[in-house]
Amino acid sequence: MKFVDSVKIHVRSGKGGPGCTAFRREKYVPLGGPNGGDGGKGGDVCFIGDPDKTTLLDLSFQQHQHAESGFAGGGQDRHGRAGRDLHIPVPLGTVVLNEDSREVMLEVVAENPYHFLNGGRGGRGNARFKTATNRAPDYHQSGAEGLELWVRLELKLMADIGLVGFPNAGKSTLISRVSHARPKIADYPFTTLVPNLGVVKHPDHDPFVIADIPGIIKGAHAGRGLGDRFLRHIERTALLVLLLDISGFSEHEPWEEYQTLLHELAEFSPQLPEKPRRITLTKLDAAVEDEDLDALQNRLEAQGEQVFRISAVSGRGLPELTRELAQAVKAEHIRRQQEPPEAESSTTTSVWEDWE
Ligand SMILES: Nc1nc2c(ncn2[C@@H]2O[C@H](COP(=O)(O)OP(=O)(O)OP(=O)(O)O)[C@@H](O)[C@H]2O)c(=O)[nH]1
Ligand SMILES: [Mg+2]
Repeated sequence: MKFVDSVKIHVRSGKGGPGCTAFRREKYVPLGGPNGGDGGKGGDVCFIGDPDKTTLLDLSFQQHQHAESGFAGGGQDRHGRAGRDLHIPVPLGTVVLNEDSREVMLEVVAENPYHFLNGGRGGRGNARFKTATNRAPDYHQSGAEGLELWVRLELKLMADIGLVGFPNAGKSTLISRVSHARPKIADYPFTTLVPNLGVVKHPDHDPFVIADIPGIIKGAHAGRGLGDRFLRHIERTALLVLLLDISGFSEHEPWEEYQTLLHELAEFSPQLPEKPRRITLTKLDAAVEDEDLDALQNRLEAQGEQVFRISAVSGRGLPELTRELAQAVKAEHIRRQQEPPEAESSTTTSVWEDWE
């Protein structure tokens, strides 16, 4: 399925139905009085987190998302039916931004409806305007207009761990070894063009989700390679894993890759280098001299890094790595729960207050 992680759509809540002007007409009852009913309220617009969705593709074909208008009131005090609410299913992790101001209006992170726009209020029928001094009002209100605006939906995948590395570092190979994800693997750069998610399950620990994203190269923040836009998908993760190819066949020295990756992460967002991370030296089966490896590991550890050595091909080091990642994800979740609730996932459910 095509992966679409950004779409622009027009949303509009329903207009309120107009009220009605009518009078009671019955045999032998002169001057029966007003009995025009109220119009129905327009439908609201809600977003709903849908765990089965992984792309915004379908919304790119349905750019206009409009809720139903309320129905008109009728005679004999009949009120109009309210317009049906519009529910827009989106993948978990969808962020709704105002297209003009780029302000974040809503983040859909759970499987429930998020109220977004109120429908217009229905107009009052003439029965409502009857007073002691005006017993036969011959007017009614029209319904209030719905609210409308252009919004941009951006998907930030929900994963616990983000894999970051140069093209060909072996990110897809790693995720295919530890989860059921089956991304394409090949010995040329930019094999992975869109993110893949894999769930890592093990009887000894809670399952967690790893995101494999396209490779990052020097200058990605300025658009080189596939650019850095996929980094947004690892912004929510608890932990990053930086993969360094130590096979000696890579174009760059692992130390150089390490520094470039950190630089590109910081260029994208100052928060990314602050996230907890682990360094994974990979392709151990094809590794250079042991002394070189030890020297590299010492240098990384001197920077405060925690270093692991693996071979995704032979499987060496994978059980240790997954155990470590499971524990680190758990620790990070606990830490986040203890933090005072703030911006991370603002579950603002209503954007506009009732306007009356
Ligand atoms: N010897 C050896 N080769 C590996 C290992 N892991 C991956 N490779 C090889 O490295 C090449 C690239 O692997 P991928 O998993 O596609 O790399 P990637 O990081 O996903 O690359 P992009 O998607 O292009 O960013 C493939 O030919 C893999 O077979 C490993 O542990 N040992
Ligand atoms: Mg790949």
